[in-house]
Amino acid sequence: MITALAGGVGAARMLRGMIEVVPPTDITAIVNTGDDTVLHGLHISPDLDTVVYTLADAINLDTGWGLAGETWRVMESLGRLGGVTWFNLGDQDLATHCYRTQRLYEGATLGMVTGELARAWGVEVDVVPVTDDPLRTRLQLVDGPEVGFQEYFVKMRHDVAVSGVRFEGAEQARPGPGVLEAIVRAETIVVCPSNPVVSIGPLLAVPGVLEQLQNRRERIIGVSPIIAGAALKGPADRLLREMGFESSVVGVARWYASWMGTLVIDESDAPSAADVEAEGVRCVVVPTIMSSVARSAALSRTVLDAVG
Ligand code: FO1
Repeated sequence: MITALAGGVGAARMLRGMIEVVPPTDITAIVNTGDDTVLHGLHISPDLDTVVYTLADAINLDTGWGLAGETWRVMESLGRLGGVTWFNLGDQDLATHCYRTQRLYEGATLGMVTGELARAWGVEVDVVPVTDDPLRTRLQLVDGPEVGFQEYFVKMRHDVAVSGVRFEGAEQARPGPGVLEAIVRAETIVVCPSNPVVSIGPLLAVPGVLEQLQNRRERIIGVSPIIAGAALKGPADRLLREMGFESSVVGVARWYASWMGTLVIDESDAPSAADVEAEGVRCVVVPTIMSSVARSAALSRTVLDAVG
């Protein structure tokens, strides 16, 4: 059994490749919910949806989020009404948020609803929210107030300086059913190439998760989301610097060193392999850019072989 720690787009691409090399029913993906938000009264779980849509081959490949072939009639109408339109919800995608919100209102947990949505899309990977309890990533701006994750990421296009990150609700949050078991039982734990600060950070903030990961250090292998000093997508490079870490594979190794045994870095970072190992993290150098399902499958194969 393989357990993956997952955020959004990078994780979804990695998992899509992984199901080419491992039976999907052998994989549990523990997914970030710190990006969740409520808009138009609807509960939106972007990372859960990105993982499910990608595994179902329904994702919009251009953006990495939302559904392929989407239409935007509801957003156009909302715009005419003067409603909130900075967060783009496609007409088909809205059905997911309506369904989730209704089921939560009826008393289902986020984990139950995620299972129902995954089954509806024919996804056989066990996609599990890290917690069923409220968990919200919030960022303190240098020149402004504290804002919610989507306000920072989408409305402000993550083009603002941040002095701190916190995970609201984390202290009271309980790991979702099966989360700790998936960490304890996994042969291999793969940390997907997700943002270490705001995608993997919320998972570690849920009490019990980090402690269990520390017990499994030798079976944990991560893929660096930083390549040649920069994130392929999103603000991982900038946030690492703002949290006082180098924006490099060495910075990623240092961020994860207390609980990650092995880090996979891109071939373009090969000269830094010795510096990664100096952080006490074994280093594997391979091509990591997932420009196709085949490349993502090859990366998964390497990652799984690297820890035996
Ligand atoms: N990202 C954007 O950059 N702009 C959007 O308008 C946007 C809408 C959106 C709607 C549903 C969804 O599941 C994801 C969406 N995303 C959008 C992506 C989302 O903000 C990010 O993928 C994550 O939260 C970061 O992992």
